[in-house]
Amino acid sequence: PLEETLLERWKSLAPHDLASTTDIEKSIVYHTTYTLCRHRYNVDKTAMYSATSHSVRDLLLKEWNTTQERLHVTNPKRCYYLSMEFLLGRALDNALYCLSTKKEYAESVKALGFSMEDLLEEERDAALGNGGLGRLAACYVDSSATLEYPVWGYGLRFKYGIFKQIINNEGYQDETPDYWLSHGNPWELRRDDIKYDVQFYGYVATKMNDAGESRLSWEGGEKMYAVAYDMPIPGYDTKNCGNIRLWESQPHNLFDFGAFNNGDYDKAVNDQKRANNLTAVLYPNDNHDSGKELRLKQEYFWVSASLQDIIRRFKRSKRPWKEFSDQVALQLNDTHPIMAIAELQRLLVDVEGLAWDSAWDIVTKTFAFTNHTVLPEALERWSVPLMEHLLPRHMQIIYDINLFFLQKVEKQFPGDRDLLNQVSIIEESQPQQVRMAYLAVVGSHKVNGVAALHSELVKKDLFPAFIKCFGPEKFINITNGITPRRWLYQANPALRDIITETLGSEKWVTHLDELAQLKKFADDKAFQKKWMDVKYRNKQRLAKWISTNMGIDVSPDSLFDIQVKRIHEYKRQFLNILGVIHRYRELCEMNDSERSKVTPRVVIFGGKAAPGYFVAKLVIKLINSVAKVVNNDESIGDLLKVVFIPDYKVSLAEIITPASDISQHISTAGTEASGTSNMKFVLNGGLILGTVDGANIEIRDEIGEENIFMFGTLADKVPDIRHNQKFYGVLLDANLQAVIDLIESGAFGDASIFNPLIDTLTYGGDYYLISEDFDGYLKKQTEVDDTFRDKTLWAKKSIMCTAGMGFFSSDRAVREYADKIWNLKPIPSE
Ligand code: Z16
Repeated sequence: PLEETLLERWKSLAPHDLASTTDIEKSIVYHTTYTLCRHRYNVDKTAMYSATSHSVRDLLLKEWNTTQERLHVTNPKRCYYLSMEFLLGRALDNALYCLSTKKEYAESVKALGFSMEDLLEEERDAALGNGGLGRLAACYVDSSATLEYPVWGYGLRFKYGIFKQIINNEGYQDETPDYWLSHGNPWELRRDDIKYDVQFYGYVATKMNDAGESRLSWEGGEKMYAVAYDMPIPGYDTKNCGNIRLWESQPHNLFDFGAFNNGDYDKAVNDQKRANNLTAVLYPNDNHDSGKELRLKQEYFWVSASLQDIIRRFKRSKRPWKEFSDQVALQLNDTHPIMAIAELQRLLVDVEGLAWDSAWDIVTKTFAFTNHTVLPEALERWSVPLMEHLLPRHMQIIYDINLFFLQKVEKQFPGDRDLLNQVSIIEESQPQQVRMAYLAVVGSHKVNGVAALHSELVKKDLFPAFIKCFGPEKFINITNGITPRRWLYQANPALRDIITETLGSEKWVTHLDELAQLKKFADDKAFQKKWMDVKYRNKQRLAKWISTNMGIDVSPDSLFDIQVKRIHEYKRQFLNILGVIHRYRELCEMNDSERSKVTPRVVIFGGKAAPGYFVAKLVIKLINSVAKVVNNDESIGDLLKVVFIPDYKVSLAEIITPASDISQHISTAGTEASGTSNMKFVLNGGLILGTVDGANIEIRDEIGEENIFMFGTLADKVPDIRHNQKFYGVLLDANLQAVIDLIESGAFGDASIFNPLIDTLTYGGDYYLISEDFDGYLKKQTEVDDTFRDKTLWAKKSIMCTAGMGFFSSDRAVREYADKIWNLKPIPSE
């Protein structure tokens, strides 16, 4: 540490704010010259984007530093959000709004000969996530920063984010790698001084510690370095700045090179290559466990580095271990980071020398677990042999955790062998499997689901036996939320402005409940007109994007019907496109007078299929085959258009979400844990066509059932229907059969390629209940058409939608986590 007088000197020399647009221009020119080493004769949009971002980053880092200083001084309890994925999207626009300096930067950029709008488009999305789970993590760090909670995200710095989707000439999805760092990344800061060893493989030995006690110790194997990268996360309307710390793998040059490689140079080089590969690519599966060794290595690498970092910080506070959980809360985002439970227990017992029980007490008080799915194929299980090989000491620890837990259960419920089997962390299969979700339940003090219905299903279907052991209080619900900053303020400036004008202030941006005041204006004709004009302009903006990028012309006067999300059987994009085919069939059979009564519709799809998910990829192909026929059928004209927007991502969502009249959230009841795009659409005045599933239910409760179109089998009826299908087979709905017949007639090209898809409706039952729900779906669609023709009624519903969305702010969700799980208080910046 420097002496007091020197500290004063440093303080007096600290960089000052960029107070005027001239200051901003100077800063941009500075970065162009010195950060990028570009001459003024040689500045293009990319360079200008980069220089501007570096200038903005300076402002963020200043807030980052004062935030860290404040936390260092107050040393409060902190929360760490362990998430494999952070689907951040673009940073520049968000940072400019958070620093309330967008106007000044836009002027400065203009004065230097560029347009801010162009520059914003230069930025590559940070797409370190698959879908809902990763985007949720991004919304939660936004809200934590805004609410001034001391929360950090911990994750991995993938060199390749989620793949880029290309729709080829045949209408199939192709994938290309997303090398998002190709032009550098101004939004991260590499910390060469923050670096940890992470170990794999090896064996367990018995060793004497300094006190002469024998301890188990994990020895040998290979080591890698984890190097930290920080991404500052600005809060809105505060000087507080959050952080996401992402780890990158690096070869460990020094580790026992000779001994472990026996002079085998090829192997030595390969080991180094492996280290470079570890954090190279994000696994592209949403709601599906890949089961790959490399994935388990990624998971352990990330939680090991994060825990070392967190423990180092805790040790600086010089507090006793028993106070660990007063200083640290760790939130496990899904099953991916659950090895952290065994790792913390190992560090406390093997390395720090705590007794097993004291260590376990700390562990269970520190961790909490969020479950995001009830789909069995998404819940991670790792085979015992793989775990013994890769993490031998952890496997022993998990066996011990299980043993002690089962002993407790046996004591509580003597002789209940069934119960013991039901709650055992080890599944007695061939080979044995570690049920990671069970380890999380045993090792956490709270388990939460992400929407009311989902949290009930977590208790009833996933962990029923655990309720018996722990009581129901351990299992709670915290309904998901989205950040109103990105999803309304930024994405929909026109709507933002009339809301602010109508409510008389911008308070709603951080107090979303304020939107309820819009209800007063729902019947106001003048307001309705303004409101729907905004919707129209947002539809024009999307229509322009579609025309420019895809060469398809769609009319903003049509009803825009949108379904954008990962392509998955349970989300039933198949149901949607079958409904489109039904609509097309009906149109084909109508005469002119009948057609004149039809509500023109544009059906928009978007979303990625996991590269190995054959049926999902076939759905994309079917959508594109149908689009080709329908869009080129001149007799149909504007009455029906079908668009599959390629490469759906956060930055595209910001254009798409404000432009819906209707969006579809039509998962089989009980399968979509929450959904979050449903919230984004409704917040932007779009109505929903949805099933009684996930957060749709609570959206209905908040906005009123007259403002949402709901249909379909209820969750509690699904199991019986599936069961009956197994016995009696599936008798397809008549309209559905006609649609299938049309596909099979070759109306959309070679029908045989679609056989595997059509088979999912009949062979072994219609698992996702598409036939069962088809009639209800079509009837609701007719109701949507009829309602849309009543412009006044529609405008009122649209206003009521936005007005009712206060509850779904991620600010509310994060506050609930802080109060009910983390026991965390905000640390005000001023
Ligand atoms: C994911 O995106 C979700 C769950 C999961 O287990 C794994 C991944 Cl990668 C999604 C849910 O499907 C969705 O319903 C939910 O809204 C979202 O997580 C956030 O909770």
